[in-house]
Amino acid sequence: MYKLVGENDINNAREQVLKNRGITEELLAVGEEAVEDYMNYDNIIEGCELLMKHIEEGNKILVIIDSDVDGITSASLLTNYIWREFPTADIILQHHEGKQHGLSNDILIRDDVKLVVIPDAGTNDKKEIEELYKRGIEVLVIDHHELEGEYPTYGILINNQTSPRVKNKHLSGVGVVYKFLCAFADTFFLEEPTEFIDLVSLGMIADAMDARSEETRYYIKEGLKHVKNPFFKALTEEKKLGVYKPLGIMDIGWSIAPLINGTIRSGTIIEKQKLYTAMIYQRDCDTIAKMCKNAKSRQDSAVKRDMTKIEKTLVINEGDRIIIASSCGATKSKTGLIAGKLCSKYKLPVLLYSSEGDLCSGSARGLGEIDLKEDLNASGLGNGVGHGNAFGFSFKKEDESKVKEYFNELYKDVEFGEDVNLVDFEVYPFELYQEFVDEIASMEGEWGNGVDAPMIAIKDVPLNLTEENIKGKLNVIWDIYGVMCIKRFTSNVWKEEFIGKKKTVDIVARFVTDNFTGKGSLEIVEVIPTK
Ligand SMILES: [Mn+2]
Repeated sequence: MYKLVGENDINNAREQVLKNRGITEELLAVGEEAVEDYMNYDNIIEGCELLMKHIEEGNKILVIIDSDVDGITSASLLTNYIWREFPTADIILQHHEGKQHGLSNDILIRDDVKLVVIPDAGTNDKKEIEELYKRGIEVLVIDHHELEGEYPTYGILINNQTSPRVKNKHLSGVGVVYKFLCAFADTFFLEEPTEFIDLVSLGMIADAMDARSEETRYYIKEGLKHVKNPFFKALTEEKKLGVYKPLGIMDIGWSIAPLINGTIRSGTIIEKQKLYTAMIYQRDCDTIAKMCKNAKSRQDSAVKRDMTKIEKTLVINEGDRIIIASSCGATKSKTGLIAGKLCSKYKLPVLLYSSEGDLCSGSARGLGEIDLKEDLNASGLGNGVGHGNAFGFSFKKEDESKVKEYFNELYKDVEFGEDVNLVDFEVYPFELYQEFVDEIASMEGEWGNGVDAPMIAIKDVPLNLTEENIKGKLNVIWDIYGVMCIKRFTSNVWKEEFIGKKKTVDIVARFVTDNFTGKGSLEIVEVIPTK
């Protein structure tokens, strides 16, 4: 299914694509002028002075690593900058056991630590910070998460969300750390942190920051132009990115960030430690990049296995407007991922649980316009914590059928709908020409969060594919009026349906630049038989 947005102005294709996204040429060409004054950040100079005091006194400084890409890039940026300027600074690092954040109780802070720095977390750790001060330990929080309770009374909080003067709310943890280091450099006449801008780019893309925000886009693009961190480099080499064409925003979001997150979520403790070693101490980067690739593919196959197991137990009755299912022993770190997959496959909200005693708890995913978490909490039957359509929940085992009935009734008339691909152009095959495809494909690196990649629908395409069109095992390549079209990862079912059969179809595709020819080509997203 697809839907045309905008005026389908193929003669002014580039303008049409920008207009459909509500963006301008100026945003794509954004430069240093977009950088916001760090003085807009509350407490920033106090933070710089606090850190400097502890460096000068030779105190032990603990940096807590938050467990995601934004968190480890934040920690890497901060420590590598300090070590570059003060090679003997006594910094130790600590990471979490699981998915905890900030000053959770798995973080044990030794008495000889004098300063704790928490990048990308800690905003809501008011009580824990207070306890550290009672032990004579100071705390510096550099974060981007919303303040949920009261403003902390102890420690120094530097956060774009809690600073009313800060305009750019779309900087993630690593972005705020970068701001902090710019202020730190200026305050003490040190060198700028520019060398580490690649980490800012990586962390912000992985944390899905809005690529329509000018400053955010500027940092992201600067970083992609200057990948220097040896581990980041090794990861791109492992995925063969940035070789044939410049690194794009989506390359990081789709290929690099998942390698790191996969290792954090499903890797062994040793693998996780190695990941931190590579990202922070920059040792054994090539080997560890390979290790991450393995950890990720192990995670992928485990998820596949768990999915199959769960799907065997699924019963979806007519009138069911939600899937409530047991996770069948899938590890807790994967239930969110699996719930998401079930949700997009069956187009229904999903509560995936494991039960312990009389309590069911797990991961929930919603879709469309609903706020699944709010609806669950309003039911009085269960408890959800997190984002509206991606959160953790619990309910009593005995209430399972009541929860189901409640949602079946509540969502009775809700249209969760099919996946509709929004296309920028809708053409007949003879209207297609290479220069047009080249023009749009050349913008490939610009698309990211908030600015989706452009798509096209080609109507009534006579399809006549033979075995000849199968290239390698999984790709099918053909030509429409001289434009190369490629369908990647074709299943046997797909091949059976289309190879050797004469069909007329509508094709929905994305614009990409072909690695080998450098020409614009179309990557097929959907093939819809019409006759
Ligand atoms: Mn973050």
